[in-house]
Amino acid sequence: GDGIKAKLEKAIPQQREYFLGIKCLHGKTSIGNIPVNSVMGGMRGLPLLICLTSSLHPTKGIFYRGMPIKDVCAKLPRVKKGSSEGTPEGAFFFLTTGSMPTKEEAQGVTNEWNKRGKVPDYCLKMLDSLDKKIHPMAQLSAASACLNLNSKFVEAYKKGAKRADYWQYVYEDSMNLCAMLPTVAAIIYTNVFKGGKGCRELNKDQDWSGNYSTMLGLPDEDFIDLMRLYMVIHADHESGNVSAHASHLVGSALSDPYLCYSASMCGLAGPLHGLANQEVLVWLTKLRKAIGDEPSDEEIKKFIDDTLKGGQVIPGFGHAVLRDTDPRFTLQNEFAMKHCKDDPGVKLVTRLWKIVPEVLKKLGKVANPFPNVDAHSGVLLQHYCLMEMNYYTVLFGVSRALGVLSQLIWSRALGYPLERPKSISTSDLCTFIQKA
Ligand code: AMX
Repeated sequence: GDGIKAKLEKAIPQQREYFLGIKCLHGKTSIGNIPVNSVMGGMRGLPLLICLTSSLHPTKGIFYRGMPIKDVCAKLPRVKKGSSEGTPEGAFFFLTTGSMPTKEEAQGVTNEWNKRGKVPDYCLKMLDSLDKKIHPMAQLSAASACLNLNSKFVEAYKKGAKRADYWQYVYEDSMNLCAMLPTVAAIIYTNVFKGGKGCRELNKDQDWSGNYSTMLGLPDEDFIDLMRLYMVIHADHESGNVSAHASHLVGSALSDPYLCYSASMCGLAGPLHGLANQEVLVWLTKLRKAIGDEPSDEEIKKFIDDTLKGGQVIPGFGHAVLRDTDPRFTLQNEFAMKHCKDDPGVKLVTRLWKIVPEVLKKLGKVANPFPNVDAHSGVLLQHYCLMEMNYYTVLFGVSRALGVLSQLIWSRALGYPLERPKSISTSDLCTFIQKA
């Protein structure tokens, strides 16, 4: 784990110098004019944030540290004997430091997280006292916020830590939070769906995904591999998406990482963000109920048409930035073809990949008719008997910790200031328009 810290200690001074240089030399250079559409349209398209960890390309999909996600998956070290996927621990190392970890370095993060992963009693009590009707995402957000009782950043800030050192405490908190998340998330699952029964102890011989899966009551080796893949590909998606941006904004007020992650999860819980995978499964279930597991192409096309005629979108297709099949969809499909190609849900999703775009293209207005990441995850989870759709966004959230926390370490390392966009009144807006 402290492999990460050693690398950061070297990289941060260089990056600081680089950023300072840009500010001094080019601070007054403009990168674009601001269209009214962007101001009134959710700030879409405005290059207002800097993200070191990942970037999104319209046709090539997500890049971690400049490397396409497919290559990241191929290159991450396989730590556990017999596993076919790289570990999310390795992905966290890569996102945070920018160097692909060796097997030993990735294992180092696993060991560190196993050492730091004990959830304090007060948090366990809090989780056990929550009403089972409270949404799992609300529980995750609450648990994370309460964990800030143990924040190293808060402690150091109170003692008057130097600004230049903030990142070190954010790093400690981030490592501790990542370490505790599988236990917290599994307890939410077993409390809500399994009457509170289940293992709550980390096994030092397991990796992060192995421990999480085992605590969910799903210790199947293939499922653990699926979790490794899932946790790697959902981790980061630039810094403007709602979960990453929420964390960034809250962090800019120097709130500690536990509070930042808590805010991030409130955003991920929304139906336009992390909840979409659940909606895909609802739609697929309706489709299978209406026309069966092995419908003809014509029957599928008619079902899609009926959905559209009903004024609904086809969930799992389209994207605000991507303009081709999401590589994260493809990676999941490759996994499915290797492990469960005869699963009826998998077969259906694979066929829809070809059929839905044909129909959506004909509408003539859909910017991207191809499947996104959410079109696939649900059927894979169901194949391995993780049936509770209400819980799916928590899996996404556990993975997203890796991205938002690696971003947060860098935000404090580079001393990003308080985020405070200027808002204008409607009359100011009119004045701008008249002057233009
Ligand atoms: N089915 C039917 N119509 C669609 C569509 C789909 N999957 N995707 C886009 N369209 C329609 C839009 O509704 C819009 O129609 P309108 O002009 O009549 O309102 C038109 O095509 C143009 O939209 P767009 O520019 O292609 O998309 P966008 O950037 O405005 O929205 C998104 C992107 C993802 C919200 C949209 O494609 C969608 O609703 N998809 C289905 C839901 C989904 O899969 N969401 C998950 C996204 C991934 C994620 O963030 N987790």
